[in-house]
Amino acid sequence: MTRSLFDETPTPYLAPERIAPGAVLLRGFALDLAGALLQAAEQVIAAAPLRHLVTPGGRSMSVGMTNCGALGWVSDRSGYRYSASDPQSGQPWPPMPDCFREVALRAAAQAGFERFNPDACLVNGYAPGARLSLHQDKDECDLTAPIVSVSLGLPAIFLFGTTTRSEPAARYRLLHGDVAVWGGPSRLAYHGVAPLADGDHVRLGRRRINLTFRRAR
Ligand code: MD6
Ligand code: FE
Repeated sequence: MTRSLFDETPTPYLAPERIAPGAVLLRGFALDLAGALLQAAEQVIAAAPLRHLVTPGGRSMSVGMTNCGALGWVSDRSGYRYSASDPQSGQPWPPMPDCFREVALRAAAQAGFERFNPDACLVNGYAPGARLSLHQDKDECDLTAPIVSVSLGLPAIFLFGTTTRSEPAARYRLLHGDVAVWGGPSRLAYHGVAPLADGDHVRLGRRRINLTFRRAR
């Protein structure tokens, strides 16, 4: 399916678009739940605010991050890991909202991953200019489970490569309501997000929110 670069009208859900073995884009898949997802995301962020984590190398990440679910992904000078509590408050992460779990399970099943049982959801807040350099999600114990990534708000260029860092990454423009799922042979594919272009989303303004679901242990 082709779409104009300048058309930001969310696409109705059509069919999975295979981007690599075990990796699909589900365009518009989360549109019907987007209102509920955003409301729930705002509640998670109110309980556990977005923060700019520090990498082991000492740099502050441009993406604001928080988590919900039993485990949350965190980074500091000592490394990357999953934690059952928010290091900022010492409290458990907010529970994973039902609509989050529902969209993750439905998307995973649509991509061929039945019985996905995520225990961690990373909530990422992007302002214009925020980016995520190419990386692998490899801090999870269970690499048989896929990663499910839900895009909300401003469009982003998602970079998706192979399991070899030096191979070039393809670019996909993800809109509000689009879902990416990668697992199986693509579970350790390098991926990232190009610097977010400024814009004004009808519901989120100058922001993108991304939800990434994983089975961490
Ligand atoms: C995205 N995010 O925002 C994809 N991975 O579209 C990620 O791949 C990601 O935001 C690991 C840790 C944080 C992330
Ligand atoms: Fe990632």
